[in-house]
Amino acid sequence: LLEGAKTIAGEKGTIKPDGVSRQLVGKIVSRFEERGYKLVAIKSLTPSPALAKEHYSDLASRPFYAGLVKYITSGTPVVAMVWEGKDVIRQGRRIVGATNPLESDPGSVRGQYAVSVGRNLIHASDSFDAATKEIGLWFDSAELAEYEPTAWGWVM
Ligand code: RTP
Repeated sequence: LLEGAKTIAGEKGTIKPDGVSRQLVGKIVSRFEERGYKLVAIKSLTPSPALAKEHYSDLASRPFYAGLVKYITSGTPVVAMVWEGKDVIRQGRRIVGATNPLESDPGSVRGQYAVSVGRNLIHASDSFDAATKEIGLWFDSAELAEYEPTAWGWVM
């Protein structure tokens, strides 16, 4: 999946508990599908505290870290996904929008549906290295599908 040009990398996205609770999973998944990206893996789970802490380990010193870990492990599931295609990491961040919904483009997921930074619906890995780390953290390699989408030409 992650071999080859970095522009054809995998993107790890996670719909957070607020996205599941607000029944926005389909709408969020559609943003990526309709853009042309390939769904490589998807699963619903409640992450363990260990997984959540490792996922957000770079934020460990921030004041909101404990609350963030508590929230995403609260019991309402998250939906973890891997998407693949040209520029998927940078485009994924644009689809998701700026972290603070006050600054999110109105056409983005956060800009359309979120108002609070602590309930901003979705996480998207922000670099090739982060995506590689996160895909390894959240998925076994056997969970990553290999197939050719019917309409795949324009995202290669
Ligand atoms: P994410 O990792 O969720 O995609 O978000 P991000 O890169 O856009 O933002 P980051 O700085 O990595 O922060 C991770 C998540 O922490 C929550 N947060 N809360 N001031 C606050 O209360 C605050 N700041 C950040 C957000 O949910 C953010 O997405």
